[in-house]
Amino acid sequence: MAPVVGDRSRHRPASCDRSGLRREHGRRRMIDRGSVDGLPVRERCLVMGVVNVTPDSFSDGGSHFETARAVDHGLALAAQGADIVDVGGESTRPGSDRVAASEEKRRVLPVVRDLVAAGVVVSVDTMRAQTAQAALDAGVHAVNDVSGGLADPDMPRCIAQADVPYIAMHWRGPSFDMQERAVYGDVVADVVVELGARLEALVDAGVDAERVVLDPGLGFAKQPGHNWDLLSHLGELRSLGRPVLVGASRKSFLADLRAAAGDPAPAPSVRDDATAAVSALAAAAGAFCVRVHDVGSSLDAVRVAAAWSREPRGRASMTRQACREQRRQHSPLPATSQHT
Ligand code: PMM
Repeated sequence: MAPVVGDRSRHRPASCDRSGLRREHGRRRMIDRGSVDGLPVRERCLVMGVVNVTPDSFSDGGSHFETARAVDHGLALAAQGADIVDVGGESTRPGSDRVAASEEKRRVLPVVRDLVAAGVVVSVDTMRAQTAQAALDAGVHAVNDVSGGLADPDMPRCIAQADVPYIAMHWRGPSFDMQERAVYGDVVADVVVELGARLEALVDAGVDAERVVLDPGLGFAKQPGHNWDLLSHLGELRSLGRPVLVGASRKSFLADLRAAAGDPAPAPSVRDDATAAVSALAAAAGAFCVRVHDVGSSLDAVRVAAAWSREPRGRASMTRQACREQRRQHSPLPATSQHT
């Protein structure tokens, strides 16, 4: 089992610029991405691998719909280094209809049971309190709710009682017509306000704020430009004081980049390079976790981001005085001529 955070002391929002990177002495410096009691602790952004136990997911075309294949896929993601494996039984692709709670549970429960038994850290991706509760009874470690508690009024109480990590995503309504709600004044400000209101409502219902991860909900009631604005202003989401999860993986706004360049738009399964690029940039901007289909490429990406910004590092850790002294010692000029 991966180590988890035991310290429940309050997080302070990082003093970030709008992009999410901290500035010190005019230079961009390392990041406070936060931590969540009950989730793995790493010196980098976490990577959550996706298992969709659905026949119609946009990202994998239903290839993990059978229980055994879904379990194998979850184990493979864990073996590739996923810190968390997220198991969902309801497609949220734009235009999709809800599935019945009984069917959702039928899909996810055997899968989460087997993954938990194998020692994998598992979250359940559901908007329903009854599915979340059944998955928690089966041993899952966290609940990922794309509605942030809006779809089911029982969800906040369920999370408060279970006292588990909870990912609250920005959501404006069910998938079948959500794109009609992609209307914003300033998308970053509006999402911060709406997510802040969700956080407040969750805390009012008894949820421990230290257990909450916030997610801007890329692609959910968002046009491509909204997604890019949110990604390039992750620091503003961090201003709510909670860690941030980014779910860009294989989404169509990534494919739009190629189409805009005049190339054929890639199918979802060929969007992992672009996804990994987002993972690196999101990690460098302070994301706590990226939710992805291809774990290997995003794990490499967040490791690159961690190495890139790690401190202290050779010269970067030297004081200005020490730098001057070192230059003086290695200068070929005699000491007296240095200022002339
Ligand atoms: N996106 C999907 C499903 N669940 N959960 C979170 N927290 N954030 C997301 O962006 C998100 C999600 C979309 O479908 P997929 O499972 O095929 O990626």
